[in-house]
Amino acid sequence: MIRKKILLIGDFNVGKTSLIRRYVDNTFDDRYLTTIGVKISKKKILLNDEECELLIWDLEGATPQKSIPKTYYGGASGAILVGDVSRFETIKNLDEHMEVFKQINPNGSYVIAYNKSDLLKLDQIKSLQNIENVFLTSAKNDINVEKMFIALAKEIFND
Ligand code: G3D
Ligand code: MG
Repeated sequence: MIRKKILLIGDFNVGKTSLIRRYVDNTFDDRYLTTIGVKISKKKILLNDEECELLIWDLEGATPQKSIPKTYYGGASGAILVGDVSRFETIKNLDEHMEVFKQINPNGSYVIAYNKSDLLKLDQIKSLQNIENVFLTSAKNDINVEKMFIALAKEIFND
């Protein structure tokens, strides 16, 4: 079976872990890489009738940006860059997160999650809706979460 590593990247508290929980249905892997504070969840998906497995990497807790080890980023096929629509600076910081990811994985695919979209008003949603590669997600209300993971997986596996 083909396995691909994907990363959740973004500031603290934007909802990275919640998005994974929502998508993976509580089938968390027990495996912790405790020395670097990483948790890996597995999710099997069917793409073009083929079974593939996503290995979804998440940093535990509030790991400060500067101390994220290269081993976290290394060998990733894709990333979900997560910002919180209720805190604009977390959206602004996505460029920086993307640069680090692209430096280490120049051919990596990525999608962007503007998470906590349940906190937006309808007119705000409309103004953000059609930005390329951006998914307005809510881990809380289960909006666009699976759709986003699948979109990333398709990009990765169609490469
Ligand atoms: P992180 O892994 O990026 O650090 P978490 O973020 O997944 O731990 O989530 C941080 C906080 O945001 C949590 O609140 C969580 O419940 C909340 N959250 C995550 N996703 C959403 C969402 O889509 N909508 C809303 N409204 N809240 C969300 P607490 O209070 O538990 O710390
Ligand atoms: Mg987390």
